[in-house]
Amino acid sequence: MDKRIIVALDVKEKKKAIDIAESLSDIVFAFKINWPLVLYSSPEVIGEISQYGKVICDFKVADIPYTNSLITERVRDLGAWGIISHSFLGEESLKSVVNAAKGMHVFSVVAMSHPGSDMINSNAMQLMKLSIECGVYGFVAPANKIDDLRMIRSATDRVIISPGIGAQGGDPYTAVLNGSDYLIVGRSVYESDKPELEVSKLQQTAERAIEDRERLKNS
Ligand code: FNU
Repeated sequence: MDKRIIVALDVKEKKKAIDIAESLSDIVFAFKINWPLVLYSSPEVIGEISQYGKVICDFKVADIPYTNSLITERVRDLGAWGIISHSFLGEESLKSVVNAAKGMHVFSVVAMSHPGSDMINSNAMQLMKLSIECGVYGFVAPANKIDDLRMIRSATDRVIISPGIGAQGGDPYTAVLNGSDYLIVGRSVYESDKPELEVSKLQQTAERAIEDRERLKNS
């Protein structure tokens, strides 16, 4: 069975991030790096974590096309496998990310998991249409807002990666059953005494949900 868990390394100490990455390298789909780790260490952490698996840079790129291109090129050169971009800036901005990615996988944010995300989530369908036209590889959609997730799943066959599990209240089984392909999990893994056990449990839950999802589809 494919690996289904993406671990968010939102820790301040680079050593802690590297230790976690090393211990989980065989059991996760990817690692997600966000601004905190880069700002507390250095951009080179992207390449260092890449030695232990795929790295998705969650930089939620949201600027004019030229600036977006510069950010994306640098992230690619540092060794990332994927990058997360906002889509609400419009076609030119998102296309500049896709064009500069040159093979790196671009995920578009079309709905978010936090309280107050209704402003973006209520525009998810429009953002998806635009993102598909721009040629994104996949989407970020919330694991803890199941109605939004279901709607997004019903509009695409592309990959959906979902934050919002555990610390933000989302249930891993429900999220995968309703269309998420990979679960993004931060605090419940890196704050755990046993990160490997935590990831293994989440992986088993995701596998069970995928099986049930396939069964429902075929019934
Ligand atoms: P954890 N994240 C999120 N919600 O939480 N990229 C979104 O809608 C989104 C994200 C990120 O809560 C968040 O920044 F688009 O500790 C963090 O890095 O499990 C991670 O997903 C969730 O972390």
